[in-house]
Amino acid sequence: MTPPKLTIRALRVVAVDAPMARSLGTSRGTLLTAPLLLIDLETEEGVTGRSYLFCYLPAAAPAIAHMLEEVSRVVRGDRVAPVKIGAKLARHFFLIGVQGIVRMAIAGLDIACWDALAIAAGVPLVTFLGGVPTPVRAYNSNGLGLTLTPEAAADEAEALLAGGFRGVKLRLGRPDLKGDLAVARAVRRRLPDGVALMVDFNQALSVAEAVRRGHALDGEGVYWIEEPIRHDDYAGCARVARKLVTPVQIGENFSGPQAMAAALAARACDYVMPDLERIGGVSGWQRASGLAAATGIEMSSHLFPEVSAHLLAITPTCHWLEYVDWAAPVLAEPLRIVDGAAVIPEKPGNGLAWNAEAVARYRTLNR
Ligand code: SMN
Ligand code: MG
Repeated sequence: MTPPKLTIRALRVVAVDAPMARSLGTSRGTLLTAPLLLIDLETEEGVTGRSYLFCYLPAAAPAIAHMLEEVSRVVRGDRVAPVKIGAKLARHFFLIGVQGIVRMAIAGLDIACWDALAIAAGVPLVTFLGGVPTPVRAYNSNGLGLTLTPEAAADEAEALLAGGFRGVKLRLGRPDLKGDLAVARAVRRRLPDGVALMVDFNQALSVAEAVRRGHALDGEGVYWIEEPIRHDDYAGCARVARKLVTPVQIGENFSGPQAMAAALAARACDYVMPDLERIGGVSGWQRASGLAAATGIEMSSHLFPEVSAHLLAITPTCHWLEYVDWAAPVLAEPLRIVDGAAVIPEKPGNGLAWNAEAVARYRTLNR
């Protein structure tokens, strides 16, 4: 096989606001739509690499798209070599720093580069990276928002098991412990044994309150407690993790593998779950999975289930895929879940392709 040699021609970016089948109600606000940027990396050789970014706020989409224009300008004419390109972009953005929306934009290009290379090689991304397309165990992270009553949450949790999921995630961080406990108990009672119940506070608590609520949840059959306190207080996270029986999970806010290394050094958590666009795309993920393997810590994904499935399949300490269906409305072939596991498509690349009709429908006016 000749190694693929590809040259960057342009990045095309389209902003969409995709409707969510179930809204996301967190302790830090509610999302009703998924503001996404759909990225096409065009090469001189005719291969197109794809990725998408999740922008959290609709208002952030134009800002990230603007950063992508700068990224595109810097790498036009370069060979598709993601590690080398990453280093070049880190130098270019040195003064502002590779953080926040800059990091997201760079990750968007990185993911698309790896897709293009795998497509040119004629193999799925997972195969290109040295693995095989095996099913990846997933939990259903749709819905289960903060405003649900205990009864409504239990009903929704049951409905989320369709597709054979053996895990769901409940958002917590109500005004008081009583409210959190009531809903967690109602959901746990309704779920069959062997189905994991993850809970996510989205950084709502102080260290003292996290210990108090965490103790109350110990013994309630909770699989992990996610982001109980501020994401970047690793010493505080470590204090919470040490005191609780239930494992503490963090990682969606790791900005690059360096942040994960610092968290691991501080023993901030029991599990990690990097986010593809914040950890630095496919290149950043590989570095993070190396850290997890060296530390022996189990690693899950955050959002982006389509590409994360490929990456978890090559992650030595692979734990759980977070499944959300937010990009599904604009995908030509949404990720399939069979018997609670994500099915990695056998076709070349990461499997992302757009549904043109849906993209036209949900496209936002400003782009
Ligand atoms: C989450 C919060 C906000 C946006 C996306 C996802 C959540 C999760 O923390 O882990 O799914
Ligand atoms: Mg979370």
